[in-house]
Amino acid sequence: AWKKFQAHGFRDKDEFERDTVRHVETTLARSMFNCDETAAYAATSLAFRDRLITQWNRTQQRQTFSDTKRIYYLSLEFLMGRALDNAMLNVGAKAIAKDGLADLGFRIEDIIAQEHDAALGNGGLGRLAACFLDSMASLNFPAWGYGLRYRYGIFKQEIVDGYQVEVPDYWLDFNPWEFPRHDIVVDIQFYGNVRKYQNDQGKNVVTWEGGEIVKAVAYDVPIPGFDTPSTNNLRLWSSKAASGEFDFQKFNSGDYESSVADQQRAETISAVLYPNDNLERGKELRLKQQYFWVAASLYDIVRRFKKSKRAWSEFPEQVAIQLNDTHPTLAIVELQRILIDLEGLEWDEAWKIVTKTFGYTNHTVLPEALEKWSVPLFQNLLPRHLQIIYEINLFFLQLVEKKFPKEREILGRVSIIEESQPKMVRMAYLAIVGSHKVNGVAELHSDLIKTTIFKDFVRIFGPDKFTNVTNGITPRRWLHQANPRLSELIASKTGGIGFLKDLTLLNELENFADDKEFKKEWAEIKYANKVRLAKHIKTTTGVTVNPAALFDIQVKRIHEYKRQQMNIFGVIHRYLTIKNMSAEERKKLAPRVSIFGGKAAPGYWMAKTIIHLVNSVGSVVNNDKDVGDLLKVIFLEDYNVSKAEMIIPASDISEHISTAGTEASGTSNMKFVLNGGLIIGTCDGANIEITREIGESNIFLFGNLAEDVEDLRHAHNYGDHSMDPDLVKVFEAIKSNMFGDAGSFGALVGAIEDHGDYYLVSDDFHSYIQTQELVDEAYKNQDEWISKCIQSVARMGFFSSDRCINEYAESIWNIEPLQPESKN
Ligand code: 26W
Repeated sequence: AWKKFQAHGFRDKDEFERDTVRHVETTLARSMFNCDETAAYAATSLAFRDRLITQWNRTQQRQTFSDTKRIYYLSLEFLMGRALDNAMLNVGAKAIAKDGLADLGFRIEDIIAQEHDAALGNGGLGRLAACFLDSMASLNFPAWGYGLRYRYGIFKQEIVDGYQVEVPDYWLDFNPWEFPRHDIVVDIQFYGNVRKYQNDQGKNVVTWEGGEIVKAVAYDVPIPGFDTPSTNNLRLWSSKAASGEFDFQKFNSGDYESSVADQQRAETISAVLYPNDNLERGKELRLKQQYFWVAASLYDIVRRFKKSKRAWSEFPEQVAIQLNDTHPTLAIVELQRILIDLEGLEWDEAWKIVTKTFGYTNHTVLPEALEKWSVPLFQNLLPRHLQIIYEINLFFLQLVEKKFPKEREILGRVSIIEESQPKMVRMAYLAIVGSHKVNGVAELHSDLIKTTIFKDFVRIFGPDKFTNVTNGITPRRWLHQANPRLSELIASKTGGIGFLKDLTLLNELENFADDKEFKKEWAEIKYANKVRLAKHIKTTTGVTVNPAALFDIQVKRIHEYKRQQMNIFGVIHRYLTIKNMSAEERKKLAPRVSIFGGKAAPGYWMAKTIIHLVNSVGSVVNNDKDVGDLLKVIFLEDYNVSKAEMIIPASDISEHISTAGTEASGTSNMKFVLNGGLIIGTCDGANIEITREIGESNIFLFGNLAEDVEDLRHAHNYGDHSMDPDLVKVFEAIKSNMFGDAGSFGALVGAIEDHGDYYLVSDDFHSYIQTQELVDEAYKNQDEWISKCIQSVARMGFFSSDRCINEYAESIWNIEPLQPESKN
């Protein structure tokens, strides 16, 4: 039933072997006799890369000649993970490579595992951008990604004595997936002064002079589509000193050290990804990164447009730019500057073009994550841009005043400039004013931004400017690549691999939710995935876990709003319960393995404390012989994309338990369900739509609703906070030093007991524990459990990022796919 397809890979394994051996011998200058796994990885990648390049060039040519509208996706983060496996699958020659590598004496899994993750992102936002690139290429959209080529991706996490330690992620030693374009270099200006004068024709001119110049060098990464020759481009910018190797003036005057220092300072701009997720710190270097990347990308986009010799008014018919959160908001200001200062357009004419071009996606309502930059910082670094922002704000406030003449207070509320000390530029407001569409990433989230943080703007611009595009994930990586056996089983019942291009075809599986033979195979695959994870746990932590136990997984960035603390408190509660159980009662309990993973921002002390508590509980519970297999607690080090591909398929139940109204969407919830795991979650983000699709009986929902959160918080602050009695017992256990020095966990407990319990852990604890008991009960009936899993997978079609990209294309970008002429 497995329909083999071969879009543009290798004719046969001989061809693959010939190419690979050639790369070992010539490109790598090694002999096959000392070809180790690293070299085999390199050569295999180069062999596939050759195939990609051909298609990539053709795709780019096709896009140039057809002269249709392009979409530019601006994201400060692209969490790509590994490229080789993806290239093999998308090109359609993984089976050939597997056989070929076996001939050469290698196992394909080992070769794939050689690759270092491209980890240019923090979490959900960065991975979403990567899924979107995959979908845009697979759907044949003429799309470009623009980002930064960080020398260091997100740090590697090591756990030492139960604490997180950050290790730099230098990933560029050998990267066959990027192509330096030393001929594509853009000068980027910082600092300096603005001069206004009348030129010879009596026209007012504004120039931005002086300051310093840094060079942006383009690095291109091919993005292959699945089962199509379309191969798009991700362009990443790297910073370089403007004067080349040395500042010769300084060099000649003997100031060698400072000339080297200048060069290093320039290269610092693209050196490192900021590891904060959902926390804004206002660092100048980050603003520099943002402008550097945005200015280089816009220069590139504008240059491409100008080649077409069209009128400026046609710019929005040729170019759509999507802002992935507010990080690239300066692009709005930069385009306005290009049009009025450099191209001589009138303000109004330029502004019309700008607002028609941009769309803005919001990914968070957490106030501490909303970007604000201080006006003095702006004034110094980007003096002309600050002027333009003030002008944008002036025209905007005039419009508001005209619309609401009697409401004086609204002006201060919606002003792009916050009248604080110092004044601040509110980037989200600038993004709204400068875009024609603003979208949230799940229904609840899109409603929330309309009724809370952006409420005034809905009144000003009308409700049509605000829309929802529920997130999605690419089934290629998150099903076919991560879970090949399940993918194959599904293909055998849905008429081939078509479901990977049209995920609604999963519907066919409904017919097999009660099919005995099918369920048996399904269960076997889940078990095998759990065995694989159990092995990983053994080798990385030394703990033996029983693959027959219920695997309960929470992997995501560590954040108080995501409530890993509630999870671990629940685990402690379970431990205390087991300790008090009779032997008879214990026999009835489903053994459980509680698995955590995720990075804490290096400066986020509370998140680090949560990691420490998980590890401390683990070392007590896992060594308690009396408890044995009934409970194990695991913290998996260094959660990243490639680990997710192994962890997610091994889940029985996964946790998506954020305080209602705080998680914009979540996307791992979709990945877990798509891989045949059930979820326990709050009524938050995309959990709500997942429930709508798969049915209430297939999900374990609990906890307070978003609409009640404000009142509950209010009650806490006015002394009405009666702690949940089970949680009190958990805290007593912690305070008795059961898990080591209680002092280390004081802040965690105190945040709930004494400091208002902002994330409502105590309010939700009881229903969380009760719902976990329902999970225990449900898991005992394996037959029914598996039916639930199958039924859920069957109904997950909606959450493909293909659906999501098609929605953006239609409702925001107004762009059509560009079909390749023929498949070869
Ligand atoms: C300025 C610091 C900073 C850094 C990153 C602020 C905010 C962010 C991101 C917007 C945080 C993020 O990744 N948000 C996540 O976006 C996902 C994709 O839409 C959603 O699924 C998650 O719910 C949301 O937390």
